[in-house]
Amino acid sequence: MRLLISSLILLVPFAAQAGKITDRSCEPCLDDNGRIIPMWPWQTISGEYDGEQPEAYRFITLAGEEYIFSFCQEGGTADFDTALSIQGPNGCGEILECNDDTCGPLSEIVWIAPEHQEYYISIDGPEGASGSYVLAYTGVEWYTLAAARNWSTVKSAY
Ligand SMILES: [Ca+2]
Repeated sequence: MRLLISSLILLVPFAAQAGKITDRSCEPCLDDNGRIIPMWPWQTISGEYDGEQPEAYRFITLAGEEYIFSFCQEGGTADFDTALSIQGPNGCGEILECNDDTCGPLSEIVWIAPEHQEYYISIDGPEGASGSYVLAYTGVEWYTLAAARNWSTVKSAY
């Protein structure tokens, strides 16, 4: 028992240092703010980060296609120190990509989707950060996961 307690005392500082982005696990899961549909051209979505749970949006991908989420270009911006991460394939899934500071303290992710799947883009910040944001995003459009799993259906749409 004494050994267990000692181990916990040693682990706690490491967990605290890891920060919100890397130590997120299945508890708590993401706040789901609904689905966005990346497409060419760029679009934006505005919101508020309250400094609590990450603000997350679902998006459907095509395997092998590029998706960009940015606070650095095409109208994307924020008035706090942001972080971005892609998590999936559900709101409690593993973190697949993350970015902290691409342009000053603001973030951008350029990511190739590994699968036809629904993922989450989540907006976060360091301890004490909160504020408003405009997330810019672009990528190859697809609407339904069921259709995206069928490549011939996807090709026929273009
Ligand atoms: Ca940052």
